[in-house]
Amino acid sequence: MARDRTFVLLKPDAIHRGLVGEVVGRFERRGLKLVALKSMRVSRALAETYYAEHKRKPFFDGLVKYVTRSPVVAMVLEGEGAVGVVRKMMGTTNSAEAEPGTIRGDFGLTIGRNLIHGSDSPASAKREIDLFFRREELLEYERIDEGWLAE
Ligand code: 3AN
Repeated sequence: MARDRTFVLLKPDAIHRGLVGEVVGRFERRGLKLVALKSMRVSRALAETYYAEHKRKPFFDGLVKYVTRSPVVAMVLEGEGAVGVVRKMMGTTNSAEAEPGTIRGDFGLTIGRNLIHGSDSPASAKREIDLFFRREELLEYERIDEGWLAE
């Protein structure tokens, strides 16, 4: 099995709207392995590092307030092409334009409350996993269906 990994953050609106099980269930049913999962609060310092590339954007302050105001759920998913598969399942950044069948397209309405983040490349996945998780929080185990998910 490929060991491609991606980082996913369910933002406060997903938690408050009771969508955690629905979204995690989609990833599980797709065949992605949950390597790590935790609920937590994002500190202002962590949010600023995590969103550093958006520092100069007009929506930066709002974005930091949004992810720090209430608990989030962070996870690491593993499977062949995990980064791209999760991005497709999330739908485009602006929920209003996201395709039905995607997470944002089924549950979101706006760009400012778009429920979920997923890494946009293997390099960002590594950076984000290292930011949110300690090495010992990433668990090694075999899913019972692994032999049936890939040739
Ligand atoms: P994605 O999460 O789809 O990779 P990015 O990396 O372009 O999107 O943006 C990171 C986050 O910044 C988005 N998830 C969204 O919450 C927020 N964001 C991006 N563009 C806007 C915008 N124009 N207005 C408000 N928030 C935005």
